[in-house]
Amino acid sequence: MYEQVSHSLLNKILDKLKPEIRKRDLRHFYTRLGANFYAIYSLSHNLYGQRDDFESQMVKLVEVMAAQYITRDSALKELDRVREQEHNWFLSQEWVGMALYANGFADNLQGLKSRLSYFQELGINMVHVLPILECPKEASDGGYAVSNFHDVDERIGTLEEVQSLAKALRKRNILLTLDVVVNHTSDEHEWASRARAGEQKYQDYYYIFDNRDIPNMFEETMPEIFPESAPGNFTFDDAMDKWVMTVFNSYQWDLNYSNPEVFIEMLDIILFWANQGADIVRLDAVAFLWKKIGTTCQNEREAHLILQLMKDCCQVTAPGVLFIAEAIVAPVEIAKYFGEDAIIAKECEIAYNATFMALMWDAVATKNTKLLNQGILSLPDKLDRATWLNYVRCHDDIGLGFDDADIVQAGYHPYAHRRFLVDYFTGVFDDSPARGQPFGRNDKTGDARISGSLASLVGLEVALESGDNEHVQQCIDLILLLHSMVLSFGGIPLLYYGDEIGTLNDCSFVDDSSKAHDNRWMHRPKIDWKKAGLRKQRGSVEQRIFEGLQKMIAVRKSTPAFADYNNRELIETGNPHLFVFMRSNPFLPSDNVLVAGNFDDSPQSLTLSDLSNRGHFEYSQLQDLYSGESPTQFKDQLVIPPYRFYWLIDRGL
Ligand code: OTU
Repeated sequence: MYEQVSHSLLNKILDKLKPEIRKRDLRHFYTRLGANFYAIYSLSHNLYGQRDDFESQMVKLVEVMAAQYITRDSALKELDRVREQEHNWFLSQEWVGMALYANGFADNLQGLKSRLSYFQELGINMVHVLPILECPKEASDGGYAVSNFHDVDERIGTLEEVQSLAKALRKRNILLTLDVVVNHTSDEHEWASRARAGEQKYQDYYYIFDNRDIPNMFEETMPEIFPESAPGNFTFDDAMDKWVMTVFNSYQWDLNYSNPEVFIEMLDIILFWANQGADIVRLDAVAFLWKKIGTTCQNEREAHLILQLMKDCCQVTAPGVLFIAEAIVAPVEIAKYFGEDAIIAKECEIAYNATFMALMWDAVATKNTKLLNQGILSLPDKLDRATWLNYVRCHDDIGLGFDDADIVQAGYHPYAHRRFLVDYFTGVFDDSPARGQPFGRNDKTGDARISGSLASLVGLEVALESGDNEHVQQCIDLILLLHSMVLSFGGIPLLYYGDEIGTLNDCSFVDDSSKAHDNRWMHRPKIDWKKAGLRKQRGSVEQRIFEGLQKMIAVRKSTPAFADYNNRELIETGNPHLFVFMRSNPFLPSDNVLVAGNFDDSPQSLTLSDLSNRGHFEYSQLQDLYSGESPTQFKDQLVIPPYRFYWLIDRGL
């Protein structure tokens, strides 16, 4: 849109750009800059317009965007242009991701690059490499305490190896996702060191206070993320003799985005990693980007403005790069990270569907889908040109972040039900076969989250120990059921490394002083490639899980109804053990898939003619896409075996 004030500022800025920028042919850059400039101006002015140096900050902002555009590789610029044309490219059902630690999946980036065929064997074409940037040897929070945003941790590899990996992945049409930890830095980052040395410029990069007056006001409403290992949200720094805001670990200093210099530094870093070949950038802890006394300092409106500004700027320099919002927050808040009051996504194209993840774990513990159905009903529709990242497990804990109102609607008491879930998954409850551990237990609130590998949480560890083959098969079925929901729900499915071969908890972290206080390491495995080799051995646990997944992924990729165009209809079945929804092909109305999952340990029936909101499904010749066979039926009653699922089409159509 053309708007006078912003456009006249743009003209001034273009005249003030460094000569080495002005002399270049930046046709695409200027076109995009012109298109986005009113939004960039409005957002920047909303955030920083009251400052005397607003105009000079805007010049610096455009220079960062231009400089990164100039250094952006021509192959990446070509990819940008293709993706501008096919702007819904990432909504396709062809994408299936895997998150992994490079030095967990392999030994390092080189090792990871040597195993790319493993991804193709399984059908993975998006790899999220968990943080690889320089971080302290001990206090690193699994790489999320970054001490140098422009270089790779020497234990993982080198910048050249990232570039080489990105090229190798691109050649195989595998997307690369990298983390940018936008909310905080390590206290060993140069900015923190210079702040400690008394440089005001860098003290202004953080939230630093002479005394506890303001921190105490913040603490009244801020929750604690790591109450056991890092209670409170502030840390006293002896060197400065001041308090620093540290929402996460005490060695992670929160960045102050009310300072435009912080924004410009971080935009430069995001574009730097886009230029290393990241197709997708995972923005960590985005909910926390704006702090306000009297609030939880999460999901503030300004946090969304910052993300919109990051997106609008990134679109000018690298329009083919997507953002993932990592915001593990209440369901109603999560959808806002696609873009508050937007029509199409204008913040992050992708958001973690933490609600769906937690609701599935509820169904595992209760063997019913009352809360799962209720929670999905309350999940807001996503925007166009946006999609969920659907997952069962990741490198973090499981937070029970579903809505209290939904818990009550499902017939439970919120506090008691969450208590039950933590007791169930930590094996405390009755005969629960789960072997998780409580994480972040907060004695003040009674809150706790859950650590543990997928296989150990569903009970496979206990089943294998007892040698109960029937229970082993049931756990394998349950593992595949969970993956089947993620692979068909609508959005990009994100598997977690090791889950494809039923990897169990690894409690060796307790022997490592840098990890012993953080039991999330029990589900951050070092892959045993001998065990992975068992995926080729008929009848092994690894083979049954791996091949089941392999088949599901292949079927998903050939099922256009599984693309993500808000083409999902939840179906009330009246059976509290079933999770059923209809997926419809947005380009071929008669092409529907009925997805049905049974979370109970006994067979369940579904009377097809009873489907309350009737989906658009005739039930003449049903075929399960996954098995290729007709499902078990008695007249129009569908029978779903325990912990099994169907992806049903009507062959008769
Ligand atoms: C994110 O964590 C990362 O995924 C974690 O691995 C990091 O420890 C953390 O940020 C700090 O960088 O909600 O949005 O419950 O699961 O803090 C931030 C602990 C997050 C993490 C949670 C999560």
